[in-house]
Amino acid sequence: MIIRSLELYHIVMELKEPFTTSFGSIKKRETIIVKIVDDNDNTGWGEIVSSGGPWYSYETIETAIHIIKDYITPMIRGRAIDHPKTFHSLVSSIRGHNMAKAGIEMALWDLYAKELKMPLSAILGGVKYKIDCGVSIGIKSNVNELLKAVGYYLEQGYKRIKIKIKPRWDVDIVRRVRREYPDIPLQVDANAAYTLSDYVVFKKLDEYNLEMIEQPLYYDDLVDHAILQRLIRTPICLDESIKSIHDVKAAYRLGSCMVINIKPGRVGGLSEAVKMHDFCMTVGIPVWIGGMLETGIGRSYLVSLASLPNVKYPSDISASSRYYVEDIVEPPWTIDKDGTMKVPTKPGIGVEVLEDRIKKYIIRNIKLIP
Ligand code: OSB
Ligand code: MG
Repeated sequence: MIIRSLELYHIVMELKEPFTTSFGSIKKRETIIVKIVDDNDNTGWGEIVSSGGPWYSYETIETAIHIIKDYITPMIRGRAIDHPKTFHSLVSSIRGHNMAKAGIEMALWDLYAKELKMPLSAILGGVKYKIDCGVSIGIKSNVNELLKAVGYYLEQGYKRIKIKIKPRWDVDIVRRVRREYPDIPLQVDANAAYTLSDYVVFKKLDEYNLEMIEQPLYYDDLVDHAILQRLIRTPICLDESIKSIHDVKAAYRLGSCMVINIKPGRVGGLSEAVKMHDFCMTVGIPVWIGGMLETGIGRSYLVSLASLPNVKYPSDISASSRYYVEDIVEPPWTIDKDGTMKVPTKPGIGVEVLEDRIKKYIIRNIKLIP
């Protein structure tokens, strides 16, 4: 196929409530929706998960637009792209900027699957018709708010609770949650807020039977995590530190973690995500799929990936209603009482994109091709 039109929609969607991590708080999710129409008149959709500022990673809305406009577009314009992998060979000279690449690559996967009239999950090697859903709960202003949120999401059916932690919002709140809920699958995510000198915090957290501790240390580190993993029995799960299959191999060799959170945006797209998944399956590292508060478009890629066989833990994939008053796809993503979400069976991403609804949230429409 050849790309006939490529457009970016810079949108802003209000979250139902602010989402706070150790690196900051957001109330409005800014994101870029990618729309590609090919020469068969099929439409493919993608989502770029970078945020307004370089907080989770160095990428931002503006860097993504810059890289796509000034580098990716000239490399793919007029080129025959028969498989999303062709895209990677065309843009392989661009280092980093994984979220920008992933957004375009996702739209190409959607188109590829639609051309084959197959659901994306089947093309990626998915084996599940429903996936296990977890929920990620941000830092709250007090512990009662947190307990209320945990109770609410358990009632909705979520299979595991993830709590964001930061220094001084860690051991005490985990103790309180565990006292109320001794047996639930519970894990924490520090978003890189600690150093090895905080060792005693992790030693204490070790007492609460957590499923895992996500990204406790520096966002680009593998060595200190390997040291910490040898000192505690709770599995370490890496998020920020793992940006490619190369990082996965290094983490495996070093023993930096026992679990990996795969986010397609962070790693440059679905091709790399599947490579990482497959390597982890071979060496016995279980994975799960992480989220970036995606709209219904980005969420569809998370769901497809979560249907792969080595996704052994519930993923950070929650219902549309956990994030937004209304989603931009139909049907919106929902979870069943048993805490699972159905994997779509329609061709491509398997949900319909509501363009009229997107228009309500657009702040910029950037036409790059033709
Ligand atoms: O670290 O997993 C993270 C959201 C934004 C940035 C980083 C993270 C998160 C989440 C939310 O935890 C997961 C979700 O989309 O529900
Ligand atoms: Mg994380």
